[in-house]
Amino acid sequence: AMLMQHLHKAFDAERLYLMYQPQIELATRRVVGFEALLRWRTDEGKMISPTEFIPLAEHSGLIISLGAWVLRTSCFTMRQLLDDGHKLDRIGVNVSAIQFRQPDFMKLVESALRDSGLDPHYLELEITESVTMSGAADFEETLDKMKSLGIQIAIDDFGTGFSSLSYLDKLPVDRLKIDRAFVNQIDSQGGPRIAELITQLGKKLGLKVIAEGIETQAHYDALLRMHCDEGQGFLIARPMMENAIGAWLGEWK
Ligand code: G
Ligand code: G
Ligand code: MN
Ligand code: NA
Repeated sequence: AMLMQHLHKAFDAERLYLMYQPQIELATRRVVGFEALLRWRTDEGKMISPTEFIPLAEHSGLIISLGAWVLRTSCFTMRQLLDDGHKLDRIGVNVSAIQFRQPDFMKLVESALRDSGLDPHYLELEITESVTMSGAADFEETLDKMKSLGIQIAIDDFGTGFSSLSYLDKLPVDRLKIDRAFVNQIDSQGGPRIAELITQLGKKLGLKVIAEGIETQAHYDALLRMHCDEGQGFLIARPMMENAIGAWLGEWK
């Protein structure tokens, strides 16, 4: 409860902010986009992970206004990057199941796009498998509507949830994100097995596959060998502030 009060105050005091992590095409090293990642630094300077405060925000309902702010800010940032002349395909925005289930979520997305002037094709929503299981009757309808606008959909943390795979066949998904736990396994005894299976599954279904948590050249090389399309991780770049993106893009090769 204490943490909850701090979270509300933090949002009001703009202690919550976004950082952006580059995503690249592995074969060409071209930067395809950025994932927006929420950060909370307390007054005392302590960093609190979204894995800790997102559940709190969901519980209290704060996720609605917080999520709206994340979506709008990400759209405005992307629009600015494009206006600055950067050639990028998309901005990835994390959306929690509770957020997705809000009756006016679609309206929220539309107004963020309209107000920022961002073409919907540049927006990718990262949803988790739990969204697909949320049981909302109009879930598929919402996804179809998003698709018809041109919005892209990625399944985040793929393979870590407990969902059936049947949704992959019927839902209009564009991309699978290999969870960093599976990328991390690549140099251990288990080898690249799960990452490779997910990549092959994605290919079979005609989906793009992106790996997160690429930390070593060995990860990169192994993923490239298995024909994983894209990746992000500390080897490429840590999440950065918006005002650092231009310089980073200028130096990246
Ligand atoms: O960046 P980091 O590893 O701390 O993120 C931890 C988790 O928090 C990730 O699973 C990520 O999807 C989630 N997360 C980060 N930013 C947001 C956000 O803006 N909204 C939601 N719902 N989740 C986020
Ligand atoms: O939404 P998702 O769960 O995919 O969030 C990705 C999280 O992983 C972010 O919190 C980001 O800061 C973190 N992250 C990004 N790259 C790396 C990496 O190479 N290693 C580790 N350990 N974490 C990473
Ligand atoms: Mn994500
Ligand atoms: Na993830």
